[in-house]
Amino acid sequence: MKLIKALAGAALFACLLAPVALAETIVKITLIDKMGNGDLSKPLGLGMGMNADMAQAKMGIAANPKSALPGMVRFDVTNLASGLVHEVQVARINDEAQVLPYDQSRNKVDLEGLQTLGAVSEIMPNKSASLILDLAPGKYLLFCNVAGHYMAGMWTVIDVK
Ligand SMILES: [Cu+2]
Repeated sequence: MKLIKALAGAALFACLLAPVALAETIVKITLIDKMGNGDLSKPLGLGMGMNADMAQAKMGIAANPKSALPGMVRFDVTNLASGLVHEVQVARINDEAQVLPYDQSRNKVDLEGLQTLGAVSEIMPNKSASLILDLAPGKYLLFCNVAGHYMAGMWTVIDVK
């Protein structure tokens, strides 16, 4: 009898989990820049973990919602920039205080030092693209790695929990 109860409990537990596992969380990502002809040739120091005043950022990534359930997460990315091509890289991070490895000569995040999971590359202005990833609980950084953009503030963090 105890065994049957245990099995029934396990089955019920599986039923409760299944819809969550199958559900696809949709996160809307918008890419914004008001950079105009601003100078991106030198790192602007607005990267993650740099204690920068992000209100100064002229480029950014907005995520809505900023959290998702573990499992399939669909990122619907729209580039709202007036003239610039952007991309979105997704990387697993330990915490938001982390300063990313940076290649100063290329003015880009050094991807070799990161656990990247996927990307939406080269989205033209006013275009959209999607990326679906199977995400485990944790923190994920979304950022644009076009030269200069990450340091101009083009990143955000989402929580999967
Ligand atoms: Cu960009």
